[in-house]
Amino acid sequence: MVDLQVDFLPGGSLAVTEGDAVVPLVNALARRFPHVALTQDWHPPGHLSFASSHPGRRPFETTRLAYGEQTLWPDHCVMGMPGAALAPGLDLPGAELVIRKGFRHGIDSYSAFLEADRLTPTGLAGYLRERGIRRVALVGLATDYCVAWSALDARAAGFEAVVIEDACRAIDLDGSLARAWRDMEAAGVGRMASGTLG
Ligand code: VGL
Ligand code: ZN
Repeated sequence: MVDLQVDFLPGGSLAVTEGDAVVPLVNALARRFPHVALTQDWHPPGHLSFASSHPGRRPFETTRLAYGEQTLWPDHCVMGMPGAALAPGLDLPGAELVIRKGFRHGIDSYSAFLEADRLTPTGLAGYLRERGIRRVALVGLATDYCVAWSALDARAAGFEAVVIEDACRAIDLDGSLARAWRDMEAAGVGRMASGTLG
C-alpha cells in the first residue's frame, strides 16, 4: 500500500484527484492478503525535491540533481507533520511493516524499493525475501509515480508484481500515466481490477 497520506488526498498540498476514493477499497483488499506492508513518503523540511528549495523555481518544473532529472514538487509529506499522516479512514490493523522513504535531504524517493538515485535501497526487497514473499500486489498513490516505480522495482528485484488499478489514482503530469502503464506492461507487471481478484 503506497503513500496513502493526507497531502496526496483532495485538499492536500500535492493532491491526487479522487485519492480519497481508494481508502475503503484498500481497507477491504488488505483483509484478503496474508501480509500487508505500507509506505509513507517522509521528507525532511527543505527537501531537495521541493520547488521551494530552489529559488525561482515552481512546482511541477523539472531540474537536474546529482542523480539526474528531478520533478520539483510542492512541499509535501514533511516528516511528523499532519500532511504526512496516513489517510483518515485508513484501517489496516493487520499491516506488518511501514517503510518510510525520501528522508534523505538530497534524494527523492518514489519507489518502495529504491530511492530516486536508483542505488539506495529502502530495505523492502530484503524484508520480503527474508520472509519468503515472492508476489506483491500494489495499491495506493500515485499510480504513475510511487506505485509504478515500486512495481517496476519489484520486477527488477525478481518479484511478481500486479497493480490493482481501481485501488490507485494518478497525478498524470504530461502523459505520465500512459507512460507508466507502458513501462509496467513491458516489465511484466500485471494489471487487474479488484473485482477480478480470486
Ligand atoms: C509521490 C511525488 C512526490 C507519490 C511522492 O507518492 O506518488 N509523488 N512524492
Ligand atoms: Zn515525495
